[in-house]
Amino acid sequence: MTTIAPVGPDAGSRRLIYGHPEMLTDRSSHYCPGCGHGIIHRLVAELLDELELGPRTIGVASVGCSVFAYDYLPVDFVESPHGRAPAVATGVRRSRPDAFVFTYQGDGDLAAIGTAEIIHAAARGERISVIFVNNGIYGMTGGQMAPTTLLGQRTTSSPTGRDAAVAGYPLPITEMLALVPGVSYAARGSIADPGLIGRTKAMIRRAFEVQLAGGGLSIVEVLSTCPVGWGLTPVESMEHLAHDVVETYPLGVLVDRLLEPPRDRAEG
Ligand SMILES: Cc1ncc(C[n+]2csc(CCOP(=O)(O)OP(=O)(O)O)c2C)c(N)n1
Repeated sequence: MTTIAPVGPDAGSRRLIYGHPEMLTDRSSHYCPGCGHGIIHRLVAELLDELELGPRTIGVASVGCSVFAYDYLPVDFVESPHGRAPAVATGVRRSRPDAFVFTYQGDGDLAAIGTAEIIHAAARGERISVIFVNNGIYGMTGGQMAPTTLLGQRTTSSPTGRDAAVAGYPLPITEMLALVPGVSYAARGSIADPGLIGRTKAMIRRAFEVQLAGGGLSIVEVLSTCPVGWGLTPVESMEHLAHDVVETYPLGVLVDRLLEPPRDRAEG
């Protein structure tokens, strides 16, 4: 991490509170005000620094607003739109066993057009880490309903609010994936406040460490904001995330199989 050391007579007693991660490019953001992708990019960049993974990392970008993740994270990247990131990451993993491989996907990408790819990568226990950004909407294409959209939520394709009788229920895809034995780690965090951002960083760290320890697929769902798609201000969006979205998507670690004792010993 590039740090700016405190200067002046009392420098020794002052604590560094800001450092720019080496693994985050120094450029202005294309994301809308109040969008969570920038915060989540930064968490990934800090962890690539802290775990010294940069030179061996290959990221796989998806479709959606975060398609440009490769502009912010200066590691090797493959662009794999329309939900195919877990399939492409499988090929990268198998051809480069020593690489550190992660995908960065939105909820429209992972839980709609890419449902098959993530489920079968999980079934195979692919040794990849998945950052799954759930903002409950298709951000890039104009705010249409996603599988993760909350009941009653208004979107451009559910203008009177999502109705379960017509459009089904929000998909708890991380809970579903946590049932699959090939998934070594599954957790859900949020960026609603600084404490939760710190907790989410710890989850992503664990997901990365699970891959480094030889585990199967690791996934962190990060609840995030889309003020433009939600029709809210950035502040209102954070409040909605903190108080409403978590009612449907509770936070926490769903499974950490590397910590669990093998089943036969646990039962014996
Ligand atoms: C007609 C059509 N269908 C599907 C797509 C693919 N597509 C591009 S962006 C997008 C939405 C992505 O939403 P999400 O993954 O939630 O990411 P966000 O933009 O919200 O970060 C989709 C489905 C497309 N571009 N056009």
